Amino acid sequence: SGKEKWPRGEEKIWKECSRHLDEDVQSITKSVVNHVQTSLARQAYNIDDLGAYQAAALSVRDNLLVNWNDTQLHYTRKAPKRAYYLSLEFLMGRTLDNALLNLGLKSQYKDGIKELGFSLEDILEQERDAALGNGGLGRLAACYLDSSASQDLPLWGYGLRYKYGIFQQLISPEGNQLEAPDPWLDNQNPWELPRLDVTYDVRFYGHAERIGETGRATWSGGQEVLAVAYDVMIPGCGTKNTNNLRLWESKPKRGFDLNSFNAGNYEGAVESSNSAAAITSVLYPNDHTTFGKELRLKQQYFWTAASLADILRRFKNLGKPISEFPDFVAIQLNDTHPTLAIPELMRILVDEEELRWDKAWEIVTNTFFFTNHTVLPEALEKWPVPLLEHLLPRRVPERHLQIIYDINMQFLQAVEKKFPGDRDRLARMSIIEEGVPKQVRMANLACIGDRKVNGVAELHSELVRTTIMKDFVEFYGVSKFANVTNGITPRRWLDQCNPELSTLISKTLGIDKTVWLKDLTKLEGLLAHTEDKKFRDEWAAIKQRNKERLAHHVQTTLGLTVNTHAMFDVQIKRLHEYKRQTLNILGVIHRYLTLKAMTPEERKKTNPRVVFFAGKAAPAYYIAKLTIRLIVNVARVINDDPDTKNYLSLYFLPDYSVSLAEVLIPASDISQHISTAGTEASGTSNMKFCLNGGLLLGTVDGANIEIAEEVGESNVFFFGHLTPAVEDLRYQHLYHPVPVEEKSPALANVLNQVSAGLFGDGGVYEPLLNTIRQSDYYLITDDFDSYISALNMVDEAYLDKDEWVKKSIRTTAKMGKFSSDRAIMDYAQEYWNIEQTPVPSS
Ligand code: B1N
Repeated sequence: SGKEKWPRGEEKIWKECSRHLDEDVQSITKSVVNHVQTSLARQAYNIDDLGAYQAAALSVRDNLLVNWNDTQLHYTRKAPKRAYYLSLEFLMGRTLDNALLNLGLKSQYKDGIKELGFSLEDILEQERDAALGNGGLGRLAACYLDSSASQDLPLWGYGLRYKYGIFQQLISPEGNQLEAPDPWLDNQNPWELPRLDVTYDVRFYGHAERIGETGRATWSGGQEVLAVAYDVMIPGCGTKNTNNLRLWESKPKRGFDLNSFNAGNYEGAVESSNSAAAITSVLYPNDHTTFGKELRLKQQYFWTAASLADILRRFKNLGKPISEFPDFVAIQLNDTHPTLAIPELMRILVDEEELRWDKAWEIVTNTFFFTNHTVLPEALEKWPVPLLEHLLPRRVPERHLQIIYDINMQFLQAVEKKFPGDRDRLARMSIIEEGVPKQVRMANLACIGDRKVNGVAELHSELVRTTIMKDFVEFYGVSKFANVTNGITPRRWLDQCNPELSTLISKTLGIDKTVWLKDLTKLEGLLAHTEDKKFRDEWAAIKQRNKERLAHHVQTTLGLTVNTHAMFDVQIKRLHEYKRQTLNILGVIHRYLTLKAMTPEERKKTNPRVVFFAGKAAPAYYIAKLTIRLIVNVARVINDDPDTKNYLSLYFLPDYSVSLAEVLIPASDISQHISTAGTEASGTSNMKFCLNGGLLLGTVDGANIEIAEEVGESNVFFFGHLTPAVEDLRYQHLYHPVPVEEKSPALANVLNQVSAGLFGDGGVYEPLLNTIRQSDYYLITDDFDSYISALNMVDEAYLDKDEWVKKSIRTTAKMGKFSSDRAIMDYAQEYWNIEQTPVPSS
């Protein structure tokens, strides 16, 4: 279409009629009412909070679209190198509040909505979370999108548009977790743009046959599925740049099977269309485990094939030779989930672009970058060879498995050359793990096919280099293995969730919030005010109001009254043995028993504490679910005990989500990040709590270490064994076990009380207690006593309220490093080599 004239009509008319950003209250009100009438087909007389939310969201969407269009046009015209973030999870949460803040239109909308008789606060609550993720990995992807737009970086996300996000968690009367579906799209989603014209065919199963001697092939049998694009707008803060998150939906290629239909077999006729739709129907609710399930592999291939085809099409529009692909494209693989992109790009380059193998391999290894998020062995993805063989389309002359074998052969030849005769090394480094069946090790493939590998915190990256990737470091040299410590977006995790604190910070620093929100190291300026009593009082008053806001939430959702004068102690994260929610609940029981043994006078001298838990367990994770049951039942007993309830209470808040985190985090005095040393790669909620002035109780693990380096060890509460001790302790547990009674009498007493039925049928908890009494893989018995003393130190520190507030201010002030803006700029400069590409403001 190069010779056609654009625009088709008068450019002047197109320009004059273009929509511009709404800026004043009047035009906002007008646009909301317009949507009530024309998009929702409702009117002033029959509109409720949900309708008002939808109309406001559609109006904000129009504004976002102005910026989004300008941004996409600008990127196309300037043709900078682009980066793509491939993630199977994007845990976005709600959009409206975030969009209003990033657009700088919140107060105008607040006024406009008020004139129409609604409250902005109330309608914000109508939005359902977009919960297309399990936990930290998915939320990190969401923070990085926010930062990429805010930093004017030409980056797109690619993921799947699951019809059902992470399940809703319910708690049964016995205290068990129950799962219900999350039909988040039922009310329509104003934040996405269906792009029914942007589609790709993705093929599964079947086989190809060579046509004579030509080398070309015909493909037959199998399943053809259509990938349809949905675009989600990602606004930046204080900039016009609005990036794109492209999510794929699977659809049947051709409606239904006409032959079956005509033969009267109506069920058979729609069968294949149902199975096509199934691919993007649900998010897998497991983190840190791989199951080798066919549907999960189908999701991975469907998503990587569609995303690569789309990236390639955009590149081809530039009219550059294919050899320049890595000069215009960088692709970040979020964990090993998108690793099939490596053989898929090889297939395209060799089969379709007809490049020589070596040339294709050079392009591939200059395009991809890989982030590892965990060293837990059960989380390292492996796919059975027979499953891959069955699922992936076989084409002549190349097919994926053959490509993987060829990559592996070339690689192992190089290893053999460097380390002659070292067969064990070859076996460890091979992409293929021998066994029945053989398995493809995705982390090995990702490492071999990538330019750089990174971990997500200093300690974790060091563990990657010295454990799971040790052989690869010896082969490639250490410079391929780097670190980018995770970050969080201060827009959502301070300005949005804690507006009062944000206002106080701007006032105290004397600068506009968009300045410090985009250069978080500016928070250090707060240090100069720690001795200002008035400032400290305001700081403390805001924390108190945030505690009341949380208490109000608990009152309205659970009907329970929370003591807001107590210290708020929070642990919120996925339930997992390595995160040790068990250590926390056993600590609570220990505290309860201690309080019970005191006289009323003694109790009065203690520091009242309210403990909050929230988090989901993978539906098939028995021990994690049992931990939830224990927490819920301990809560019932101790919250009802008249002797102790003023000094200790406990809440398990069901259905943890991004939105719930936004209420919990600003309210915390102390939060717990107590994983066994060396197991939590980074953690990101630790950063969120500290940014909001909550102090940290934790192990020497993940990003806790770097937080302590920034805020100073005197402002965090550390306990427990260190990473180098863990292996020896586990060895001792297996070969020289010491009974719990000897190691920690206090812990033994707690376990016995649970067994004896203090919190209901003790027998129920035996499998959980036995994980501790027996191999105790996560070292609860080794860390229990030092955990209890750390808790006591927290109590002691809290007694000196003034000093506590100073610690709180110092903590917030030193969190600059943990902005996701710093992390994304690090990726942009050190990995992707992309440049800031700001959209001119008019
Ligand atoms: O990724 C976060 C880190 O802050 C956490 O420490 C880390 O535990 C988390 C398989 C995972 N690692 N691995 C996963 C998620 C889903 C899945 O299917 C693994 N999540 C993490 C961000 O770096």
